[in-house]
Amino acid sequence: MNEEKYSKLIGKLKKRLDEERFYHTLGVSYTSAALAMKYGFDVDKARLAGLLHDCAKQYSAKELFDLCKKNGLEITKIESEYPSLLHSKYGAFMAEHEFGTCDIEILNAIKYHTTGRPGMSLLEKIVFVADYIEPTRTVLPKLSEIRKISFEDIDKAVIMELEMTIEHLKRKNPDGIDPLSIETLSYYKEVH
Ligand code: DGI
Ligand code: FE
Ligand code: FE
Repeated sequence: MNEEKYSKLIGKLKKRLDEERFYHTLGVSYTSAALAMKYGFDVDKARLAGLLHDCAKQYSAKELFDLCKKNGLEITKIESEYPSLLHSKYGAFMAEHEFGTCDIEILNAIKYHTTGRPGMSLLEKIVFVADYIEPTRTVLPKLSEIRKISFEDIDKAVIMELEMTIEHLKRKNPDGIDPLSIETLSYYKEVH
């Protein structure tokens, strides 16, 4: 991807996303690039995946539900109860059909960026972690610790991020936890 294509995509996203989400998106793009440097992954691919990860975030829960239905995307039980979860799945669909990305690794990194999944690829882990640690995030639990660990042991960062997110959801709404997040946490605790 040359700089012209990267700027074009940035321009497109700036029009769709609110200001806070737009700056978060840039943060995830740069942070994904930095993690790719650290772990020896394709930097350009990482910055593209990071840039597009929340491209469907402007839609409401209802819109996401309807758009997924209309386009034949499978909706799990928890996603039908909490359709905002669908911004990842529909984001992957949009990345392919509206932003012209056909790289399956990038599409999966977008698709699983909220819950993670067992056996994530390096790019999936990069985007998952970058989403939590990017510079415009300020108030997440254990943020500075997870930022440091992300550049030392990415699997450990995945575990900590999931623990923080699941703990938060347990307090707020235990029935709303996506079983895939729980499965991902058990998987990484086992392999780590
Ligand atoms: O889209 P972002 O805000 O950058 O981050 P994200 O894709 O991780 O989404 C975070 C939101 O999703 C946050 O409001 C919490 C929610 N979330 C994350 N995991 C789960 C979840 N919501 C439900 N219901 N269940 C989950 O397991
Ligand atoms: Fe997201
Ligand atoms: Fe995000």
